[in-house]
Amino acid sequence: MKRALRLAVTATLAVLTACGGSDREGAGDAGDAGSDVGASERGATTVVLQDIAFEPEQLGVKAGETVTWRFEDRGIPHDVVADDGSFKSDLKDSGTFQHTFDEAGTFGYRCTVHPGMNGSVKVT
Ligand SMILES: [Cu+2]
Repeated sequence: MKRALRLAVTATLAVLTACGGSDREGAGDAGDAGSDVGASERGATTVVLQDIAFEPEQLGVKAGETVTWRFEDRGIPHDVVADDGSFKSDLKDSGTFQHTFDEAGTFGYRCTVHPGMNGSVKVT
């Protein structure tokens, strides 16, 4: 009888240990989800230049935020030129360009190489 009881206790401990392990995995998943949210928040201020277009064409940011344009059209150089001349990138097909928007308003910009390749940043 004593031996059977000891086996039961051992089995119970094994189950508890397994539960503890799965709890830790759960916490790890939650941490990963948190960093995913952070990545998408950072991505919200990025415009990708690809397929001769700005993606997204219209971007909303808060005053003081920096927008990053990522040049992903390899072999097809673009530039980012503000309609009001407040910012202007070099012509390039890789790398990034950044501009910080300090004042509220809607700022249109374009690629001078490709007619119809336009975008805008709405700063609130
Ligand atoms: Cu272009």
